[in-house]
Amino acid sequence: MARKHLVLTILLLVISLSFNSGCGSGSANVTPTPDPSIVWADDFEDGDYEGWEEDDPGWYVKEGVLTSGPDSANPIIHESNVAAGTWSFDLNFDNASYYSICLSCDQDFRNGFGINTVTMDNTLVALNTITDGTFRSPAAEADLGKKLTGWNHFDITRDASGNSKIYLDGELVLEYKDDVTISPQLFFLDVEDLGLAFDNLVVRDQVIAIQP
Ligand SMILES: [Ca+2]
Ligand SMILES: [Ca+2]
Repeated sequence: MARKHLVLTILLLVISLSFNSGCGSGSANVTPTPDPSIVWADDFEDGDYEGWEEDDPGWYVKEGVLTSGPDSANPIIHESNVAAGTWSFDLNFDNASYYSICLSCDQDFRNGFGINTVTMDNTLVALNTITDGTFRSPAAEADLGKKLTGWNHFDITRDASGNSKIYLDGELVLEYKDDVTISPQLFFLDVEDLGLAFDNLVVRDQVIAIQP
């Protein structure tokens, strides 16, 4: 009986050890729960920009990054039905003077809101609106007091009342309230130079808390 008990104890110990180690490796591989507020996103890691449209060629994907050029710079558009929520993305400023982004525009670009950046001595970040075809650029503007270089992360939030906030690397740089009513259809990106780069776009239909 004692021998049988010992065998049973060893067997239970072996089962227990393998169960624990199995749980350990399993918990390291848990797939994160998808964020239900994300409406669409693109990180270009698959090497293409399928889903984006351009009238004239002006973009290509290089090492998982949407890049302007190689021969010309032109606007690029993606369908997007979000007018209130959070837009997050990275812009590269090594070759940058000008990015213009309509975060939410209607089909004919008669109503919308977006941002642009201009790099001169300093980098300016502006919030723009289009109301019944009338363009306000800038509707509000912030001089960052420094020239941006390399990759910088932007988050822009806009609530249903038209209150918007622009965050650069998690820090609030501009706030504005517009009264534009948008029937959201399009996300629009334009640049004036070659070699400008855009990545890690996430579009949410909820205003999220932005962390530094
Ligand atoms: Ca793709
Ligand atoms: Ca990427």
